[in-house]
Order: sequence, then structure tokens, then C-alpha cells
Amino acid sequence: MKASQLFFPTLRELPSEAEIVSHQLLLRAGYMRKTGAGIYSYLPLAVRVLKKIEQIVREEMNRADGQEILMPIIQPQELWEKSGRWSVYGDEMFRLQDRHKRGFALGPTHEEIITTLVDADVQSYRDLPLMLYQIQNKYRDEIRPRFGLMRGREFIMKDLYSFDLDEEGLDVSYKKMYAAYCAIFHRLGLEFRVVEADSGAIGGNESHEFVVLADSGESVIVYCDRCDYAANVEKAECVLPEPAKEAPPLQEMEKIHTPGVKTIQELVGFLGHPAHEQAKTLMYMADGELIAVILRGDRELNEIKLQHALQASELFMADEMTVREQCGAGFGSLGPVGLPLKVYADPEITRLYNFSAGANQDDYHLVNINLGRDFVPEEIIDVRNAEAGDICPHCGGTLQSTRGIEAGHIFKLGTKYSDAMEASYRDQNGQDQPIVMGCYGIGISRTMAAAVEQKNDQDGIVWPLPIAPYHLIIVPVNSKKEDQMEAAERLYQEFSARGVEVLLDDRDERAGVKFKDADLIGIPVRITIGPKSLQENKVEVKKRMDKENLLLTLDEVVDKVLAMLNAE
Ligand code: 9G3
Repeated sequence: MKASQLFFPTLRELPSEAEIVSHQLLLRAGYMRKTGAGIYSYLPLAVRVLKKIEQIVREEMNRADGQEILMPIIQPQELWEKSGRWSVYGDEMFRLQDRHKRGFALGPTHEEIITTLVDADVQSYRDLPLMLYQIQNKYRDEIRPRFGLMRGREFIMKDLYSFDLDEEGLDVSYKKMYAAYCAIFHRLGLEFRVVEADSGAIGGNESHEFVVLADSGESVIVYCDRCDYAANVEKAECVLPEPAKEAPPLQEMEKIHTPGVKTIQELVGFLGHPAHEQAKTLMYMADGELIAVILRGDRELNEIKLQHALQASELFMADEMTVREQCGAGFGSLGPVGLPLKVYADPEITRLYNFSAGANQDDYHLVNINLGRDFVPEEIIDVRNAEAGDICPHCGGTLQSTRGIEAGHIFKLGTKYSDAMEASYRDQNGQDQPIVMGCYGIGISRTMAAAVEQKNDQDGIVWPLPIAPYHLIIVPVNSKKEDQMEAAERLYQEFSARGVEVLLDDRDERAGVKFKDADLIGIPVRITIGPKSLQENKVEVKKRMDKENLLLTLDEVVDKVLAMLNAE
């Protein structure tokens, strides 16, 4: 491809709405443009990257016995009513009607469609196992579409669904997909971690996330420094350490006037007690009932754990009006003592002595609170996010923490959907049995953004070779000079003939502009053809991340660069 023909409108200015580096770079480097909130048009460079990611995914899905299909984006309301999910997803679903006022959704995922499809045509145990997948646009009306492709309202997903006779079969399918996903992220050239995850609202009992490591990522994960345990902080079980010392003498509880003190940090300043010697009190509505949760002042509450522990189908933070009505104080002055509600306590609270918390009276706090003496929790439940320094629940090692982007997610579904959609098969004894399902997703467009998020520097994108839009860019320093263009053309032809994807920057631009663009769009290898070296029949070869040039003769450069590319 000649750069003069390629549509890659690069921008000098930093796009103001782009909050994260992948969003900024994909816009600046001319990979995409915003068409609407959370809706993007992909330009030629992005399409090349997306197709490469898709192709790697496709090859590994096929290798694992997946068969590619294509289901409709437009999904009939009845199918979602049958699964019970038409009413679950509310405004997150794009809904529409046809001319007869029949309801439809733009597909946010395809469990309903595929389960119906398989139910209609799978009769016997002989038809199973079966794995079907597609690569397609998905639609979710996010409240706040952000971070470019990370949280778009339209995005590209690979979704595979497995259908097995029983749990044992599901286990085999799940392991195959787990291995295929590892192969995919490895081939993409990305640093990733597989972590235990919560299967959340989707139901089922085993789930793993494939997290592409990046400091800006939204997923926080912990991993053990001793064994191979890794989980996201929402899922990771928190282990209570052995008590370090004997319980200190209990002090008399005391109420203290703390005017204007609302936050844990303010209380730290006021009382001089560190955050881990205080309790914070959070108020939730769990299936319509106001409840209190207390945990150490320096910890983060995990709503997913809380929802699980309470077995609540609806859980959200209470509003201050409701809280004030029932507790007699507002946020910032709440505590577990004397609350006329169920109080749930994190296990770490059992290790606190003489701690402080709100007094349930505005501008007052209690000090020297002790569990058992001053309040009795309804239940002790693990509700905090895991953190670096925690104890590994598998081996007792120490957990480390890092951040990343969830790019893949696999779930064991069991029979949730096959029961609801009545998808069954006839077993060897002529008995009807529900099909046992799994589902496995990779965000294709999100993976492209995650790759940029992980691989970039101050000059632009640094694509791993397997997903780079072009392997090589040839830059004649002055496109008006015939000898430079001639050498460039010759190399362009030779590389192309040997299967290298080459971009030839034949634009009438200053060399500096061409170099900047080559770095910005992230091409892994650059060949520069300048007047001085060309006199000696030589060209300069530079890898995107290297500082040093390599001077090679026109005769040797093709073989040497091919070897270089093959070694990547
Ligand atoms: C919806 C809406 C949003 C959703 C869902 C349904 C997330 C929904 C979970 C999944 C699970 C798996 C197949 C590929 C792998 C992941 N957000 N989920 O079911 F109606 Cl509006 O999509 N699906």
C-alpha cells in the first residue's frame, strides 16, 4: 500500500474527549472516528488490525472444534421473555419495534438465540457435544459510554457457546476453551493473566477472566507470589490472618464531638487513629430492606460479594433521606452501635479492639467500640475487595496486585438457559435431559484498544507484529528524488512478493513528518532510504522500539529484515 493512497487522517492535536491513551492514539493515528456517543467508525488501519485479531481468534476456535455461524443482530422479544431476561436488563437493552409493533432488541449477547436454535435441531445425545461461535457486533446502551472502544455501545465480540450432555462434558469444553484463550492472547503478543472471576448475574458456577495487563485498566487483580492463584479483587476470597497478639484490655466507650468530620480521613486527622483502627459504615437497600455493612476504614466494599452473601436479587446504596429517617443521622456520622437495623460485619472487624465509628448522631463519633460488647452483628460476611499484601487463599503466600483490561471471559452456565428455553436432548435410555451449556466471549474491538493501552510510548502505538496493520514501512526521505523512490519501489516489490505487508510512504512530506507518522501509527519496522547511505547502496533499518539504526545494503536488506520479522 502507498501511504499517498491510504486513508489515515492523523491529528496533530490531542482529541479533548479522549481520557485514556488508547482512545487518544486510535483517534490521533487515524484508526477511527467517533460517529456518536460510544459508536465509532473504523478506518482502514483499524480494519486491518481487527481482521488480524479476528483471524487469530477464528483459527483457535476452529482448532478447538468450534464451528462458525452468524446469528441475527435483531432479536425477537419473545425469546428474551422466555428466558425471563426481557425485564431484567432495562435501559441497557436497545429496544425497537417493527411496523406491526412487535418488539425486538439489538443483540447485547446471544444466549437466547442460540439456545433456541440448538433446541430446535439437536434431538439426541448423538448430536452432542457441540460448539458454535460467531464474530459480530453487539449492542449495549451503556449509561456512560467512555474510554473509546473500552466501553462502547456498539462493539465487536466473538461469542462461543458450548452444548454438552452433562457437567463432565462441560468440564471438557470449558478446559478446551480455557486453553484456546491462552493460545489466543499469547499469539496476539499481549501480556495477560487468567484470573478466577465471579460469574455474576449470568448464573453458573465457574468463570475466568482473561485480563490484558495495563496500568490504566479498570480490572484490579491479585495474584500469588508463590502459587498460580490469581483472581480479580471482586472474586478473591479474603483470608483472616491469625491474631497477632492477645486482645488488649477493653476501654470504656466514649462519645466525642467531631464537628464537620465526615470522612475516614477527616477522622484520622481529628482523632489521630489510623484508618485501619476505625470502622466505616455503609448503608444499602437489599431487596427493599435498609441494612448496614461495616468494614475496616481502610478497606473497599465489594458489592458483588455483599449481594452474594445476602442472596439479594436487588442491591443498591441507600439514599441519605432514607438513612436519616431510620438512623437519625446522615452519612459520615453512622456507626454500628445502637442501629435499629441488621448490621453485617466484615471478618476483619472481629480483630478490631477499641475502634472508632460514627455515633448515629450528626457531628459525633464513638471511640473504644468493641464487637460483642457494644453491638452484635447479624452476621460476619466477607465483603471487602482483596488487596496486595493479603494472604493467598490457596497456599498462604502473599498476594500482589496489578491492573488490566478484561478482554475475555468464560463461564460455565449449567442448565440455566436450557431449562428456561427448554433445550433438551434424548439420552441413551430415551429420557429427556437438559443440555449443559457454557459461554465464552472475547471483545475483539476492546482487545484492539487493550493492545494499544499496553503497547505504546510517547511517540505513539507500538503494535505487536501479529496484529500490526503493516509489518514494515519504507520511508524515502525525499519522495521527489528519483533514486530514492526507485530503491523504495524495488524493496516494496520484493517484500510484497515475499509476503511482507508493506506500507510505502511516497507522500511529498518532510522526512520528520513521515517518521512521526510511522511511529504514531506503530509500524514494527521502518526502512529509511536517505541520500547519504544510498550513495553506498545502503538503507537504514530500525525497529519501532529501538534507538539504533542498522545500516544494510540493498542486496541483503530483504533477507535480513525477513529474518528479523520471523524472529518476532
Ligand atoms: C443483556 C445486556 C447486557 C448484558 C447481558 C445481557 C452482560 C449479558 C453477560 C454476557 C455473558 C456472555 C456470551 C459471550 C460471553 C459472555 N451484559 N451479559 O448477558 F441483555 Cl443489555 O454477555 N455472553
